[in-house]
Amino acid sequence: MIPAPERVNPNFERTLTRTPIPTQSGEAGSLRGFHGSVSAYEHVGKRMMAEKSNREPALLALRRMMMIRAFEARTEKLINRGDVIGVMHSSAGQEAACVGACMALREDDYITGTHRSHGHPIAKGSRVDRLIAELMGRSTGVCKGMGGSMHLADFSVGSLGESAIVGSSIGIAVGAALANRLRKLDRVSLAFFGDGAANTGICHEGMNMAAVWRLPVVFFCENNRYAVTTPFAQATPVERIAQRAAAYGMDGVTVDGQDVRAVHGAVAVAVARARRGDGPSIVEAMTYRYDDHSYRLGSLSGRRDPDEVAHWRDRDPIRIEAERLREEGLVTDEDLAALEAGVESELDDAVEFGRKSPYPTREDLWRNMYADSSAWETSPWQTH
Ligand SMILES: Cc1ncc(C[n+]2csc(CCOP(=O)(O)OP(=O)(O)O)c2C)c(N)n1
Ligand SMILES: [Mg+2]
Repeated sequence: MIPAPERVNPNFERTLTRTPIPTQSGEAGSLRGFHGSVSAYEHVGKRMMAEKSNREPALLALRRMMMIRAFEARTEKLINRGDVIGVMHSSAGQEAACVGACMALREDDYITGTHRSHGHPIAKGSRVDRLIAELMGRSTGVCKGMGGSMHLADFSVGSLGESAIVGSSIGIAVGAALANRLRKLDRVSLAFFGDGAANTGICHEGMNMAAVWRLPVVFFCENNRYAVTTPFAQATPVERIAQRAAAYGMDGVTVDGQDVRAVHGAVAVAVARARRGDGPSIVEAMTYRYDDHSYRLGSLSGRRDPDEVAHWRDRDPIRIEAERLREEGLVTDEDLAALEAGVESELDDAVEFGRKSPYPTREDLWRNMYADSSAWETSPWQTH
């Protein structure tokens, strides 16, 4: 039987759907078909990340969450100074979801992201200087300066890319899983997507195909309760995205997305299942973004209930994990201050690296493209 560990957040438990989806295998102790059981997954995450012998992964998880928060704060400054052109979508508040998920993956496993995706490659181990350089449009960036904030891809860590087309990268994750199957590799693909993306056609197609072929995919929904300004309940008739797993004949679970260990545990179970050939699953992390839909574009301020925002800020994922590590005697205040200072100094170096790096050349525009470069000479878009 699955042991019942103590609840990390009793309030969150109350918000979960209690109806279990009928199990498919019926095995005692199996997690198949379970829905809404936060605790079982928390248990796995706790065991894997909090034992004293596992101090290093727990600290790494905390540092990566801190890095994501600081990375986006720094990017806002770079936008304000004109060093980064365009908009950016902050994931502040959601760090535990992406770090918990990525840390349950192997280095050679694949992830695909969304438009809100600085955190995903950082969580997977991407070099921060190459990500900052990318945002600054420099040729040393992960996409040689031609992707930018919404199109980061870093194959060196298995990050296959992000897209501004909501839902589209779900299809890429399923395709990558199929490629893994055909190449007889035991890699797993994890698709990050939002609650809004869950209602796109490609999400249905991807889940259905992955389930029919039992592909090694984890569909990881970061349910931050809004799609731009649309509240989740106004666009989605079911209470939880994970409930839909039953319709695809796969497993689904909803976890507390503010708890990096709960997320890690749930994804570790789903990854193990995918890797041993038992097919895809949905893991849904209930989370929240603190900021507007995007920096300098859309605003949600004034539309969200201030109490709701305050409630979620009170459940800050970085603080939750830092306090827990302190209580467990795994870190001191000095350790935490050193982690923060280390993150800031890495970002200083990254910005310096970006500033010193060259911009792509005009010829670079034609590299890695299936296009006839002579077309440029007659293009009406050519201005100089
Ligand atoms: C196919 C498509 N439809 C609509 C949009 C406009 N759009 C950009 S972000 C977004 C909301 C996505 O919400 P969600 O998937 O929950 O992600 P979140 O922004 O909450 O991280 C929408 C509708 C788009 N970019 N692509
Ligand atoms: Mg959303």
